[in-house]
Amino acid sequence: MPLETPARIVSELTSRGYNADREAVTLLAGADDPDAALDAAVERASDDVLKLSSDHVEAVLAEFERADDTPTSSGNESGNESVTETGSPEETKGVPRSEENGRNRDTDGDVGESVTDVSRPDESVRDPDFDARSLEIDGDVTGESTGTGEYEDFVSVFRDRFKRLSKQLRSRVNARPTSAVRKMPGGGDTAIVGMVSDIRSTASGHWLIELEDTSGTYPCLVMKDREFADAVDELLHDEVIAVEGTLSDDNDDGDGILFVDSLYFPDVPRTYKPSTADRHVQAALISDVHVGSQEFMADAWSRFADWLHTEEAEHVEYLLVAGDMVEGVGVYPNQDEELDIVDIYDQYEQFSEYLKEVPGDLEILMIPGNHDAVRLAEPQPGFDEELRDIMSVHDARISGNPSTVTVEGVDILMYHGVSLDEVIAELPDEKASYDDPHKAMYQLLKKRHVAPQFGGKTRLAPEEKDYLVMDSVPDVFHTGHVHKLGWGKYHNVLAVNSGCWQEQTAFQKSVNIDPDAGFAPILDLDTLDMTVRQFS
Ligand code: D5M
Ligand code: FE
Ligand code: ZN
Repeated sequence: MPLETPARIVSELTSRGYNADREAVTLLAGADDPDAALDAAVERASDDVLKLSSDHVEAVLAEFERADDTPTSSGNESGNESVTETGSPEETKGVPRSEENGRNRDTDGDVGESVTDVSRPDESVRDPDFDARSLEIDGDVTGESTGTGEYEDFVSVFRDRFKRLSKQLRSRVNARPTSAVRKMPGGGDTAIVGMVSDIRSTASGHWLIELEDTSGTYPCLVMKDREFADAVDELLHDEVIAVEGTLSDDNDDGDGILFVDSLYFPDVPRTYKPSTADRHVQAALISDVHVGSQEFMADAWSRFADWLHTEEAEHVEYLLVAGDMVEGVGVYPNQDEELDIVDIYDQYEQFSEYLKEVPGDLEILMIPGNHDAVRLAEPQPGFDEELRDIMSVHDARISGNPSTVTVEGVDILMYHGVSLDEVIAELPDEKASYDDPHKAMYQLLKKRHVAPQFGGKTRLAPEEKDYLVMDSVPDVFHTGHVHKLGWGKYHNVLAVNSGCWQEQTAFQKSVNIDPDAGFAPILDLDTLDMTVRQFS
């Protein structure tokens, strides 16, 4: 196989036990005969060297050039064509996605940029400023799990959720506990903060919402003609909201009701001001690689990896992967018929090979998804030691699902996204749909919880605390899972669902999922603008 592309160079080098710095890879990729250059570079490396430097490769290539000048040199037919003279060895699209698809209507991001031809990597590759980098992880359940799966654990996780979300709401309303509300005289005004335990429509088309707090429950009526009745469509069981209203006249008889005048979600303040990085630096936000599936798009992945080696990607210094690294086994019915690799460890080995294709100087962070080999219930801890070992390439960092990663001052909430299926199933199309996955993410931001509804598809692992609450507002919210690309801003928070690297599976076809595969959203950390590049 010809070795023109940086990704192939890297994978060939690693198969021989070597790494190389980015410039060295680019030089090898640009050589007249990359195979011979690679052979020579490896042969001439001293025994104790594991990483080939650009100086070493330059020296090897200089020898080649000298040999080329002699009439006896065999050389290949393209003679001494230079990197810049030759065209792209393999067409790499790297095209920013335009606005045509209408998915990014509400983005402030950098879209519709003219088509750029990413051809062969430029010689002048970047030189990252490692000292300027910073990446800190918060909210990681890995190693902290206390849950034993007992009933008490469910009680504590819900108490914690209620305590933390009600705190966010209490500053906005003057709420009383439901037990105190029951004793109030009829006709008075009050407010309640509670977890939604039931939503019913009445015979006359109004809405009866039962709210639960630590002292009991209370029924609240939203009249269908109220301007906020629309908000009832957005309610999910188990989320925490606040209502203000007037008590029915018979309240102190014991079967009163609250007529709701206002309804509040914990929400993100409209005036939220996200933080940005102090220098021009970018992060690639991806997810759902699904290595091991017959539909994994190896070519698109390699084009992405190659692009990362180009000058155009010189500011991309972070790679964040939001779960589903591999296809896994036994995840859905008849999945084994579409597996390319049947052993889950072999799938991670192969994933690791693909990861080697991206530049070694990238800071990488990965969290698991529902196809990964960790517990399915959320919060999911990061990969165990054995899997970490397999994926240790480029010193990638690993954290639980969800996690908040602060990259050069920008808080990025990473969550795989299983609850999005539920939000999309429960809410009307205009509020959340597979075509606009970011709108489903807006709902999670509004509820300040990554998986509000318990008991459906989203499995919850009971812990002492609820890792799924958003205590602070993230600057960027990054999810995957639904295999659809979509992004936009909600109260200045950028929500990005990053698509996938797996073509439509037979199973997805049967359930009408049409994936957006082979795209890489690239985030400017200094402006929070986004560009999406297509590699499929
Ligand atoms: O999920 C990819 C998408 O496919 C996501 O939106 C869920 C959907 N999916 C996955 N399994 C099922 C089943 N069993 N029924 C319905 N929809 C499903 P991924 O996690 O990559 O498989
Ligand atoms: Fe997935
Ligand atoms: Zn998934």
